[in-house]
This record gives sequence, structure tokens and C-alpha cells, in this order.
Amino acid sequence: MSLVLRHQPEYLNLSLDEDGYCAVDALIKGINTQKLYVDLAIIKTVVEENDKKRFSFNSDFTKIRANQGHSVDVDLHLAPKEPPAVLYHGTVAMFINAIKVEGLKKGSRQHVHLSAEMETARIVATRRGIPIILRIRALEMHRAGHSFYMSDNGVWLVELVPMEYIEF
Ligand code: HQG
Repeated sequence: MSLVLRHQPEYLNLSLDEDGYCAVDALIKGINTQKLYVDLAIIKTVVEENDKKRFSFNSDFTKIRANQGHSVDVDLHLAPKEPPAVLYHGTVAMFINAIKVEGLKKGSRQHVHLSAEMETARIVATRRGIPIILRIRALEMHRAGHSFYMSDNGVWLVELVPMEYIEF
């Protein structure tokens, strides 16, 4: 579901609307073409129990979308929000030299992902290797004019983090 709802809907012959939603019945049909049996009850269980609350339904459960992490161009209509003084980003050693020059860039995703909890950043970084946790002076960055958003599952999102707000 992360693959098709964030990155490659065409993998299951699906399309996302401009808000990032996909028809639930089309998603079920698409998954079932992969010899994996799912029905609405199973999709509801995934939405409710997924460890990071990655997905949401619309109000009548006919549409579903990922809450964050997209590389396809969607508009989640997130409202700008004032961040806490410090947010965290987890990364690994191989990226540090580039980050020291360019700051944090969003790469293929729509945003740079930050978290309020250091532990979350540690878990994110551990996907790639030995974690390095960066402290971001988020409130100072916000006061300088950078917009911050929070996804429905509590991930802080920004366009970029300039070098001067990062503590290594
Ligand atoms: C790094 C998962 C070189 C950045 C996670 C990261 C998260 C740079 C990688 C969510 C750089 C991008 C996002 C620069 C940043 N030069 N490397 N200038 N700036 N980087 O996967 O934050 O489980 O796109 O440090 O848990 O790792 O899928 O971002 O290592 O919440 O729901 O480039 O994805 O969520 O990697 O992870 P990603 P991320 P899910």
C-alpha cells in the first residue's frame, strides 16, 4: 500500500486524485490481482493498526490515501503549523558531508521528514545503518519564514532545512 499510495499507483493500474486519494474498491481489486486476498475489513484493519498510522480513509470509507511520504505530486492540504523549538532528523554517515554543504533536501519525496521525538529519528535512520541524529532549530527556522506542516500521523514536514539550522 505504501508503494502504490505514495510512489507508484500505476504498479496496480491505479490513479490518485490531486488530494492523493485512491478509490478503495480499485485498491482492493488491484491488490487481489497480486494473489493477495484483501477486502474492506482487512484494509480497515491496516488503517487502524498500522504502526505509524500511514493511511487514512475519507469520511465514507470510499477513498484512501497515505498521510505522508509521497514522491508523486499530491496536495494533502496541510495547514502550516508552528513547530517546537527543536525537531530531529535521523540520517547516516554517508550523507553527512553533503548535508553539511546543502542542508537537508527532500530528495524524491515531497518533503523533508522531521520528528518531535529523538527516538523516532533514531528508528528512521536505523533503516539505513548506524543512526546519526541531527537537531534542527525548528522554531528559529520558522521565525525566519520557513513553513512547517504536520501530517495526520504526526510527522513534521518542510521543503528543506538550510545548513544554518542544523546541529550535528
Ligand atoms: C538524506 C519512512 C544527501 C536523509 C521513515 C535521508 C520516515 C541527504 C535520505 C520517512 C540530504 C532521504 C522519510 C543531502 C537529506 N544530501 N542526503 N543534502 N538531505 N539526505 O527515505 O527521512 O516508514 O526520503 O537524511 O520512517 O529517511 O516509509 O527520507 O537519509 O518517516 O512511513 O537522504 O520514510 O517512513 O531518505 O524517511 P528518505 P527519511 P515510512
